[in-house]
Amino acid sequence: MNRRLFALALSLLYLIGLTACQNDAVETASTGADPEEAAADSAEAAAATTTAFGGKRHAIPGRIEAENYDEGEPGVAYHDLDEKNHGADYRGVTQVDIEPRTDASGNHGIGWTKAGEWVTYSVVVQESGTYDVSFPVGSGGPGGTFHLEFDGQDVTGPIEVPDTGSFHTLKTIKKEGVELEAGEYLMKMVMDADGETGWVMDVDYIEFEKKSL
Ligand SMILES: [Ca+2]
Ligand SMILES: [Ca+2]
Repeated sequence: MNRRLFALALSLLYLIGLTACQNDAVETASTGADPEEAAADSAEAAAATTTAFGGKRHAIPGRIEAENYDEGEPGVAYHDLDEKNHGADYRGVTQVDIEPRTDASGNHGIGWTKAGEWVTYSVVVQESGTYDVSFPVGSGGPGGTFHLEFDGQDVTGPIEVPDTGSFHTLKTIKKEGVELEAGEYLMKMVMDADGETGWVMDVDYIEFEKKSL
């Protein structure tokens, strides 16, 4: 009898111990989920920022190569309507359609641009003032419209892309009288409307020249 009671007590102790272990296991599992959640949160936070191309802000006045847009996730550093990079393998994995072209500065530009697409550039305006902004563009027929934003503010209004005769022929168009305050900004080149070609433009670079008053 005593022996049976002892065995029963042992079984009970074993069961209690087992349940405790299982609770521990459940607790460990739920504790283990927290760092994962935290990692996902911090990845989300990291993805929400862009980094200057090559770690260096583009200086204004100066020339900004279109293909040297910020590094970062799609939807943050740029927005492209299709995942494929239709052009060169200049930036590794990117959805932006970078194209090699011998007539372009830096031997590359951005092509296959569609309304709704945009690219960002970390810039520093070194001197407040009035600027003329030049864009060598190509369009085989009447092109579309685009604009530039600084920290979300439209600074140029819509710029129309003319027919340059061919997508292989760059002509420089100029937006005059753009007012900029000194400081660091996230500049965004935004494609507003497709032209008759079905595209906005091909673009080589964006150059800011300070007007002497
Ligand atoms: Ca693309
Ligand atoms: Ca270029």
